[in-house]
Amino acid sequence: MIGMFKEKRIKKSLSDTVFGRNIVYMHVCDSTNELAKREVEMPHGTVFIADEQTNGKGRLGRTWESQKKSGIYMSVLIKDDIPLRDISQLTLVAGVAVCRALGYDTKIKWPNDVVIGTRKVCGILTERTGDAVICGIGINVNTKEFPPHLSDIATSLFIESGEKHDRDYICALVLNEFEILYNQFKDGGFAEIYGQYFDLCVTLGHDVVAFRDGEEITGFACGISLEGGLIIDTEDGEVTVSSGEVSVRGMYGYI
Ligand code: BT5
Repeated sequence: MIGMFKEKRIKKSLSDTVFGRNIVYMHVCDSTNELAKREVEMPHGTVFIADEQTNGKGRLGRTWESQKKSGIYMSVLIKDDIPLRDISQLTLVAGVAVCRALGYDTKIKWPNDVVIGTRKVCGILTERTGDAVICGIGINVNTKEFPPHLSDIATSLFIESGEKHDRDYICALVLNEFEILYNQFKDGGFAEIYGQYFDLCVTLGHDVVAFRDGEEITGFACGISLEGGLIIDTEDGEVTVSSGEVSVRGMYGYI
């Protein structure tokens, strides 16, 4: 019953969207991305949401801290023909959608960290399973404090504003924005979103180090390619790295 109630609350604020028309809600699950993989037969646009994840996943085998009822943990099942090479761009599209939905001067640390100031408020993990793509979005909404290892890099809407926010409403706002941008992306490719992404990306103009297969690429983040890669100006010339393969840190801090 509680699940039904939650579903209705989210749907109340949804535009006439495909994303979220079908919602699978659980109090707790291992990871909404894993849940979506198991339920991949569900229709396009199904959204999997949990109040808590026991094994929330980040990129490259990392962990996503998913405290009970304080954040949004959701995954959108996308069953369109997205060319393999374009899948990583979905992460960037979702990042812009989250910024538009949250407001709060949110920006993006390339590729998938939505930040407020220098701290991360949201992370996005896009994965492929068979012909389907799963876009997982984690947002720290009412989190009061983080474990020590995250206290310098993580923030929440509550920490930023001192106010509790309605997670269901924010969920709906994100899905509304994501669907608008996703349709533009599907019709015209990443070029449609490029300008917005560029304006939001705080990595540009900073010295960065990218880690790729144990190799360090150091230089100045000078641009975003039309495919969504980060262009780094190194001593040996420009190198473009793509989001699936690297982790990037600022040389003088997290950004
Ligand atoms: C991400 O990975 O940022 C992707 C996170 C995606 C989470 C969503 S929740 C719904 C769906 N189901 C899942 O299982 N996952 C998705 P990455 O760029 O690798 O960042 C991970 C790093 O962010 C960690 O190593 C920590 O340093 C930091 N981190 C972990 N939990 C955090 C949190 N709650 N808030 C801010 N930073 C966090």
